Amino acid sequence: MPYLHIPPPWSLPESQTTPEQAYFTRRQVLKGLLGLSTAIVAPSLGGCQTQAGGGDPLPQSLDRPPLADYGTHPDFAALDRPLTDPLLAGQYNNFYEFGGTKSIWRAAQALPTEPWTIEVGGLVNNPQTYDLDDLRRSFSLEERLYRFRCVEAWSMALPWIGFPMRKLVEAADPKPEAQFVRFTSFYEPTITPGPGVFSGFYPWPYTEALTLAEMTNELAFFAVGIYGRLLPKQHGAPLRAVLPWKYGFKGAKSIVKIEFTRSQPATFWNTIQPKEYAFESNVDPTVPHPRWSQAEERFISEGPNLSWTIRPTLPYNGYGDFVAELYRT
Ligand SMILES: Nc1nc2c(c(=O)[nH]1)N[C@H]1C(S)=C(S)[C@@H](COP(=O)(O)O)O[C@H]1N2
Ligand SMILES: [Mo]
Repeated sequence: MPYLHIPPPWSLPESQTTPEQAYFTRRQVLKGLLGLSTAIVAPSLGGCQTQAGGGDPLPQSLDRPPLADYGTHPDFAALDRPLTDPLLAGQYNNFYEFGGTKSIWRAAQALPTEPWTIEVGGLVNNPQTYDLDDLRRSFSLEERLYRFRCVEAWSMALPWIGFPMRKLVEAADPKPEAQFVRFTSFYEPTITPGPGVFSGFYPWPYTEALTLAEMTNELAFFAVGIYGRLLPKQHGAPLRAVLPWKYGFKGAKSIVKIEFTRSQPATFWNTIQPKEYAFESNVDPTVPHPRWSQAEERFISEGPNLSWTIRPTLPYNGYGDFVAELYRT
């Protein structure tokens, strides 16, 4: 497969990697410096602050080491819409461990990503604990442009870099009884002071789950990068799930544990409010959220200011050819 280059040096020292990726043109960085981030985040920053050492903190938070030696998967090299500006994608996030607002990008910088280990276990023949180097050695990287749809009805188009979940399933070799997989996100109350830490209302840590059939579908992806670089913390560094036919909350960020199970695991949002956050949660224009319609989406693409265009929601977010078969009864 020509789009896969081996080995995948996705954490090479900067001196050895490719030049600036096309996504981070000087123009975009300047756009950030010249007002995008101050215009949008100024209220929560209490003014136009810069960090010691200079530079605007938002572009700095996105300035992760560039990845090299990956190709773009030919089936996912183009979309029916433009990519979202990285400075918008990197400042309009959901990451409840760091708070309930959309501008948690700054708080998320407290996430400690090194060292990091990911435990793969449960009903598998090859339980394994990967650190980031092990992951790099085990899985070749590829880029995929995917539509992204939040259950809140906003959407983006994002260029992820990572590897198909199926590869990790093959390495883990699930036992015949394994029917589901559960992902657990990093959680450490002193570092992730999200809502309800002390009330006990939220069932932390954040967990999400899939059927094994969903996980081995071609689309199911683990991302380690975005826009040509390692994942910024606000996007769920260093490893997050990307499931483009499902609502965004199914894609757990900052994964520390992957467990294969016999029965359907309890998950974070489904435990809090099962009527609003169904286990399956495939993007579907005909099934409204109890509090809003899902018939249309607010597509966020161009900056510098946060704005959107209204588009019809596509069944399975446009990925029916890949996944509809999974749900035929
Ligand atoms: N651990 C964790 N993962 C998470 C979330 C979260 O709050 N915590 N939010 C989810 C939701 S609702 C969405 S829409 C996406 C947002 O991903 P992004 O911020 O990279 O766009 O992450 C998902 N994964
Ligand atoms: Mo979401």
